[in-house]
Amino acid sequence: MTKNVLDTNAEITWCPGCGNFGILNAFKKAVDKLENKGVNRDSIIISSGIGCHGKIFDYIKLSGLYSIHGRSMATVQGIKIGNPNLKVIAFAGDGDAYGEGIAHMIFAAKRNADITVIVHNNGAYALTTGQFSPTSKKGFKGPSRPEGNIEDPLNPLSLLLEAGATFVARGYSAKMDHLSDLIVEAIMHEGFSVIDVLQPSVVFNNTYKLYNEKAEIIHKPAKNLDGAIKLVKDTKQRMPIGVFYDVRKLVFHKELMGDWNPSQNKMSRNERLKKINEFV
Ligand SMILES: Cc1ncc(C[n+]2csc(CCOP(=O)(O)OP(=O)(O)O)c2C)c(N)n1
Ligand code: SF4
Repeated sequence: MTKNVLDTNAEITWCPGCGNFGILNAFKKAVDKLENKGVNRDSIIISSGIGCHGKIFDYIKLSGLYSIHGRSMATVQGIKIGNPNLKVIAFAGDGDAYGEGIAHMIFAAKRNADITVIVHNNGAYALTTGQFSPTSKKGFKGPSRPEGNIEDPLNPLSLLLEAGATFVARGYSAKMDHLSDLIVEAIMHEGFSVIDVLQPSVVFNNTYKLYNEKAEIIHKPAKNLDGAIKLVKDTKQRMPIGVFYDVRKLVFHKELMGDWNPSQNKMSRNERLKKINEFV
């Protein structure tokens, strides 16, 4: 593989063939494309949760904060409010984003926080050896359900659409160029953007055959919310990938602070005291 400026010295410990490689490479390509669009690499900030997916943080030479399980989307919301000029991206696992961190996802979507969440959806808690996750299919066998998962899987994109997400997409780690375009679109979108990435875990949930057969690129987002919800649920015969929903709405930090940037427009001590005196 040719050396990329975003490579780090960390040893990559993912299993050979893991879908996480596709996401890593798609993301690096996306950063190149963003730079061509005038987005400075130094203004792209990343965070991740804990899990196999979380290791991606160590493999990309960008600034950020390695967060904790289920909290990367909360972490990047804080960073965005601190400096709205930054593009902030949270990497998360399906256990991370749709289990432990589901409340952060719902409320980030509800308030249209201007963040991008990339979910490595392998339908299992992989790092902890394959327990069933919120997106595991019924019957999925692992250490927490040796007889098979007895619950139906969650459709996370339908939930996030209902919650208020303004950009919703699904990608597939084995369709790397398509995924890298989705990542660019999601990051350029002003508002809450989520990409649910189908990511086979060759050890705990090897879905390559299934997704190679079923993945079908859709070329246009739905015209309205009902259409988008229909599209994300249309998974029986095929697995649509692409952008399902893309609408504009005022973002949280602008609603909260207008054009004020706390990291650049700091008040002096005297100005702060004056403001406090105005209130008391
Ligand atoms: C607060 C907290 N709860 C639980 C754990 C244990 N834990 C670490 S990784 C993990 C599962 C990760 O699964 P997922 O988010 O789907 O990521 P994957 O490993 O599949 O990429 C869990 C439960 C933890 N580290 N912190
Ligand atoms: S256990 Fe699964 S998700 Fe984790 S690195 Fe290996 S193949 Fe990838």
